[in-house]
Amino acid sequence: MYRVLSHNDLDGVGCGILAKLAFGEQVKVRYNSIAGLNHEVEWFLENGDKQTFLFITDLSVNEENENRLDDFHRAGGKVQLLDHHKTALHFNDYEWGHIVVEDEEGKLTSATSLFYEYLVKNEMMEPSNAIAEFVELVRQYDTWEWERNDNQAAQRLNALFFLVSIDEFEDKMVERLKNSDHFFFDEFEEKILDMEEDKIERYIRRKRRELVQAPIGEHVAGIVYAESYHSELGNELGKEYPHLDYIAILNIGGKRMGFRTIHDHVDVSEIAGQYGGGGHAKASGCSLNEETYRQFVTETFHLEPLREDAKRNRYNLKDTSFGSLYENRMEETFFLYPEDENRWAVEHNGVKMEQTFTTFQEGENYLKRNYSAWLVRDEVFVQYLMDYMVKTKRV
Ligand SMILES: [Mn+2]
Repeated sequence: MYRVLSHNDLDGVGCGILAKLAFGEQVKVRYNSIAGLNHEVEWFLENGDKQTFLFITDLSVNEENENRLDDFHRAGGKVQLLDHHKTALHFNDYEWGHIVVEDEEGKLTSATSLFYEYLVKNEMMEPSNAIAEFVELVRQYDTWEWERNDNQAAQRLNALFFLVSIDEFEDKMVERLKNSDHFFFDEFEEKILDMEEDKIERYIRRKRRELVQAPIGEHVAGIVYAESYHSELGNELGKEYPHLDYIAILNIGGKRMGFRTIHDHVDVSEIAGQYGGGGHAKASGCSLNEETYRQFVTETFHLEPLREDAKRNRYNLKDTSFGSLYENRMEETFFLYPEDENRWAVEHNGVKMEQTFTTFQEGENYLKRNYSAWLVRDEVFVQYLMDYMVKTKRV
């Protein structure tokens, strides 16, 4: 017999699907939250059949279970832990641990891709095109590579995963991968996925108007409350507001929070780690406890949402030689303009600031991070220019 304890996200369930394809009736699969895994492992070690081969995929155990599993392995028990999270790298010290974050070609791995490789290499499974295609979609989704490759199928696979129950998803995929030459979505799935896409778009538009920004430690974070679509939301908000180091997404009901970043200079697994959580450089999470609640909820509750930049302007545009006008809630104005070829300057309420910037983006980031400024509408811009002319007696 085999037992698989895996994560309850797409990548974790991808491992369960592979296990069912490989072992059929011979495997029992359980999906866990990060917090639930240790409990399951304890149960298995205390009550489980000692002949069962235990796989732990896409998750890692705590120190106590790490030692117990090692004892189990030394006593002849069969256990294999496969993970791709940086925070689990120390499990490579064990014979039964296999942690790879990036393969030899520099490609980011996922638990599903590692498990597939493992099963094929150990001749527990026959490779096939359909399975390999499915595994690659899961990998691209989990590592967020789909976004750079614009791989819509990967994103839609994850959306489908959330639209149906885990059991239904498992059954459908096992059947499909067993019987098809290639991976595909059926007509009904395509239809509900289209509807889902529209719904996510509306959800994100609404959430964009609720985002607040706050300095947290050495970073400036965007903070938003949301129960669903964390990845899509974190990604869209991150791109919309590149001056924010990361987006913190709070799920109060679930007492959880997620961190997402689009930047390479921030590692959100480190940030989650400070609060007892973990994850990847670009996506991580932790529990909401007293400390995180105070910092992200209590201390930011009074803040007004970020104002969006004017989008339909013809004159007040970004990164132009004419300069761009910003304002904030204190009614301060900021005029960002190129002083010469590689220097951008700012007039703050009509007075030139000492600080200069090497690029437009650097200047805008500064204004948004320190003054919560937004690009004003054309009408405000035109009025500003007219006042300027009067003041300098040019008219
Ligand atoms: Mn994963």
